[in-house]
Amino acid sequence: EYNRRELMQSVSAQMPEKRWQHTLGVMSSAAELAHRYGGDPDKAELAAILHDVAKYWPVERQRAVIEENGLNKELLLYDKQLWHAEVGAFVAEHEYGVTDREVLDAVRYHTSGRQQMTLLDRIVCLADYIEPGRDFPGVDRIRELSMKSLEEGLIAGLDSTISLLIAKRRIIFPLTVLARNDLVRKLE
Ligand code: DGI
Ligand code: FE
Ligand code: FE
Ligand code: FE
Repeated sequence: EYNRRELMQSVSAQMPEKRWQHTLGVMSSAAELAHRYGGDPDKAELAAILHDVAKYWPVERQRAVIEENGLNKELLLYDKQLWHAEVGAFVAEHEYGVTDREVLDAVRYHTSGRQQMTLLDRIVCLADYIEPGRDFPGVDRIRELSMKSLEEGLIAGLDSTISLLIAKRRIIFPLTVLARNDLVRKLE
């Protein structure tokens, strides 16, 4: 059993310092969004701590975790950058003993998004875009939208990812499009 301090210690040891600083930023942004939008700040922080735990694992180890544990193999047909989210949720459950389904799902879907994203899914995915250390074209507009609407902020974030993937002629994981469409439809 890990307490919060031990968990942070163990997760930070699995990534470079810069990625840990990003994780701390996601924790603070996720807690802030939870306060603003009526989410659970404690769950938001826990998901934030764990969301990128597997990001720097060798990709072949990530692939093995997915193949050997009955996880979503469809991911293996898409960008490797998507894998760490699924692996992270598995590690959160089986290595760190997290049992809260909402927290595990927020980790699992923090990169791709999904249809009918829960409040916690939205908070963690958006916090990942807007944490203070992020600096990409358009991030300030996403931050501004995030103050007014969780959904508007998240749509802008997903749109920026989809646009970037298209600009680079990369394959888009269908769940990302479904997540984006679902949020847009709900605002219509
Ligand atoms: O792990 P982080 O860098 O903090 O952020 P992330 O987990 O949201 O995203 C990892 C990367 O995955 C992001 O730079 C874009 C890339 N990616 C590749 N294919 C897809 C994708 N992201 C989404 N949402 N959908 C894709 O199909
Ligand atoms: Fe990530
Ligand atoms: Fe994300
Ligand atoms: Fe992240």
